[in-house]
Amino acid sequence: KVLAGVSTVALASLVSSKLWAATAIKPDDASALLVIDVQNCFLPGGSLAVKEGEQVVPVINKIAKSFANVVMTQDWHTPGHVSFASVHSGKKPFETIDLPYGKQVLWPDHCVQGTDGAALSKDLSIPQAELIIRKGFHKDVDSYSAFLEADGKTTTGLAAYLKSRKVKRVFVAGLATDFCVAWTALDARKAGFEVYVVEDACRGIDTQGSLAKAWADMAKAGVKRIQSGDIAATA
Ligand code: VGL
Ligand code: ZN
Repeated sequence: KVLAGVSTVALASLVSSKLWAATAIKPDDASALLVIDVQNCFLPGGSLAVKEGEQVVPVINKIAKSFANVVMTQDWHTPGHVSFASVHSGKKPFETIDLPYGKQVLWPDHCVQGTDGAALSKDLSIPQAELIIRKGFHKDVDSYSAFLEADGKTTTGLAAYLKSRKVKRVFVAGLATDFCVAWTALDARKAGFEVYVVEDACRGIDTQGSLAKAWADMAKAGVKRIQSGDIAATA
């Protein structure tokens, strides 16, 4: 009985180690990590601070070591941007309005071009990052997605860039899960990429059910939800 117990444990650990080995994902040259909006405004003390936002930084630094290709994004708004509640009289942050391109959540002023709040976190350590995409710089259109502005048609050029570099798979991490990360992941699917969102390398804003909706939309679109530990430690 004891022997049987021991061998069951041994077998279980053998099976789980094999399973782990089989499911660990190894980023290759056709993979890119997209680091979304890890900027001071979204970190503690920032004007649109995401709860626990700072906790994504060490996780992102760690997984980035497994990627030859890393692209970062920067939310990069004009002063008086249409997404700011402050430019709509009588409106407060987190309320919504209807704009020509659809429903827009209104935010505190954030990530204004050239300000310290718009700077990438100084704690990011990803020297190989090859491209920084700035987005949301058209005053009358927001851009959560790294691929497409909120009008649904103006591109940032990122899909063409990745395709010309022969990237087929993107891994998305950063802030915020339910806005810029999710919209980026959904547009990456639409552009034909295989898409992974690294859940513990992201944090959400979660306003009016946005976090649950984002995960549901991503699941429906075929976005794979993974954890940083699922990524093999070397490139
Ligand atoms: C974001 C709200 C407004 C984001 C950017 O990075 O998720 N959210 N602008
Ligand atoms: Zn923004």
